[in-house]
Amino acid sequence: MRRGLPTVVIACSALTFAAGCGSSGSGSGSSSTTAAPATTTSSSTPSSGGLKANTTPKYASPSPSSPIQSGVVPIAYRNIAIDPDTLKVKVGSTVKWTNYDSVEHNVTSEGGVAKFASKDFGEGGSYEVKVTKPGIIHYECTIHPASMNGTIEVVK
Ligand SMILES: [Cu+2]
Repeated sequence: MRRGLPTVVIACSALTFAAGCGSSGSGSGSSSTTAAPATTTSSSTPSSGGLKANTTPKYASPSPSSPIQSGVVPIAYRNIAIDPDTLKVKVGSTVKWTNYDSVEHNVTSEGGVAKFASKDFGEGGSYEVKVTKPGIIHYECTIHPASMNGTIEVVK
């Protein structure tokens, strides 16, 4: 009788990793992502005068030579980053963000000629905005603003 027990225990602990074996699961979907390699943003004493810690969005500008895109212009959310994080698009274009990460992101404007805010969306989710006014749009993922902020320059 007893002999079977250890085997079961082992199988169980192996399963726990993936499926939470018998641990009265019914979890409320709070997926604790253990993987995240925690890019240790060691704020190592910025002794250079007045520089703030690296936690605020930077909003890079599109380079003057970057092409002006139109139609549906894709942006990838991947590895807690935005690719590309700067864009030049023509008025009337649709910018489409797609999330390729296993964590949720959002698209939230932070000033400029357009105002929008998506819900948090998970892997495979996407969000679209049609830009109708020329000018600069800054946006970020409010969950990861330090590494996920971008700029769209809308041109006529
Ligand atoms: Cu995010």
